[in-house]
Amino acid sequence: MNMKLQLILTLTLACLATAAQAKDKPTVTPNATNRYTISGMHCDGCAGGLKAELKEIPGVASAEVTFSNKLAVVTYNTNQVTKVRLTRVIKEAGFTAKELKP
Ligand SMILES: [Cu+2]
Repeated sequence: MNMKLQLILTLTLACLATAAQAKDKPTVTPNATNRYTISGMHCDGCAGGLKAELKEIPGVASAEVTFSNKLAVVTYNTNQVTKVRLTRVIKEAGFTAKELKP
């Protein structure tokens, strides 16, 4: 086997391993959705950062944060994560959350 081919194979395997690891994050079946008005965001970067923080929480299935309308929508499983935890993470990220009642 030539070196070039070997290198390509190694890189491919590394990519596959990374993809497999990402999939190892247990899938969450959401049974609740919370909507928040978020204060303190100044740009799309703030929204993206907060979204990433929320998605890190075990038990959160999805998180969408939009800067333009100051809205955060989080779906999660109530057996794995509490409302208090969600608002605490938002607060620790530097923002204020006000829950929107449906
Ligand atoms: Cu910002």
